Amino acid sequence: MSLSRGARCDNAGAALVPANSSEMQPLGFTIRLAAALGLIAAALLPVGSATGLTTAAREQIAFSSNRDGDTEIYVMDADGARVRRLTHTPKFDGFPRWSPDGRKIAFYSQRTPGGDGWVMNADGSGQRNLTRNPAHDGCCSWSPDGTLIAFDSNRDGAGDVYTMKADGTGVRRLTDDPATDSNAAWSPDGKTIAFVSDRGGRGELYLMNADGSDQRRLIASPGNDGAPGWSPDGRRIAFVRELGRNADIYSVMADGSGLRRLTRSPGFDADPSWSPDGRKLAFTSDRDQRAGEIYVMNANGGGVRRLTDNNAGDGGPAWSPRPLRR
Ligand SMILES: [Ca+2]
Ligand SMILES: [Ca+2]
Ligand SMILES: [Ca+2]
Ligand SMILES: [Ca+2]
Repeated sequence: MSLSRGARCDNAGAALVPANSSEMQPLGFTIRLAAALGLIAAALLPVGSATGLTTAAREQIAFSSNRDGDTEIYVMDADGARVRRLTHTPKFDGFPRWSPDGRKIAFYSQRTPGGDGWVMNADGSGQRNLTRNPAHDGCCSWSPDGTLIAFDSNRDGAGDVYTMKADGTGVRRLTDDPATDSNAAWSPDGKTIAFVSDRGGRGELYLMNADGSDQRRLIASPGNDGAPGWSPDGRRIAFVRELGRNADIYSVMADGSGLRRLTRSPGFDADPSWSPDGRKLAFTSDRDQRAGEIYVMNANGGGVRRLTDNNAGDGGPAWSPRPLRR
């Protein structure tokens, strides 16, 4: 659970990344629930009733879980019902990210050497490798118009933030710094990209214009910060702050003011993802002495409710941008 120097917090699914994954070493990981590796068989899941209501559009939460042995991407209703599995590979699949129209999910997979960013339809069909590079390529954040995807890669040495077209072509490098730059998160107005860099000696949140210009630190950290996520109105950024053996979710205004601590459990609380109305956050925690469960809380930290309930590691929730039929 300790931080290696230059490590960073990672986005959704970090709780489930194998601790010894050499393929992840170049960029280093921090937010990790060690107990997520328990790999105890899955318990019963809420499956949802077959009452004919399944055609109603509902908000969805994509997440990753090792409940079936290997880590795969799943989707469930935002209340935890109707869990369905989307990937079926013997390698790690995680960090799901909905396209702005909700029709596709970009994700990270280690099914190829070094790991790549992939995309699939929201029903799991049409899985396609976007980055196709032997280096580590971490995935992803969509531009709000859905035409571009930001990702991080160590293809040029140090970890840097890049963008590509949504079909994987047209790669552009946005950061060029010997430090590790990762965890890109596109602002809702498309103008700004938040990211994590250890260029100041520890993992901290930075902002830059979407073309890579004007890179500046958003907020100083006493520990290591990571996993930034913009509220849908673009006013706040939720993130994870790791201090010693504890990690909690915070939010801060996009100008760096108004820091709020949202979780206070002694365990790891990570992977914040805003609901489309900005009133709630889904997150991962080991607070109940489990390998990792997915929870929802109000945007002020109150009203915590657990969505998953099993002995497997569940993490990395990503709330759909709108209600979806499936
Ligand atoms: Ca897998
Ligand atoms: Ca790769
Ligand atoms: Ca905590
Ligand atoms: Ca679990």
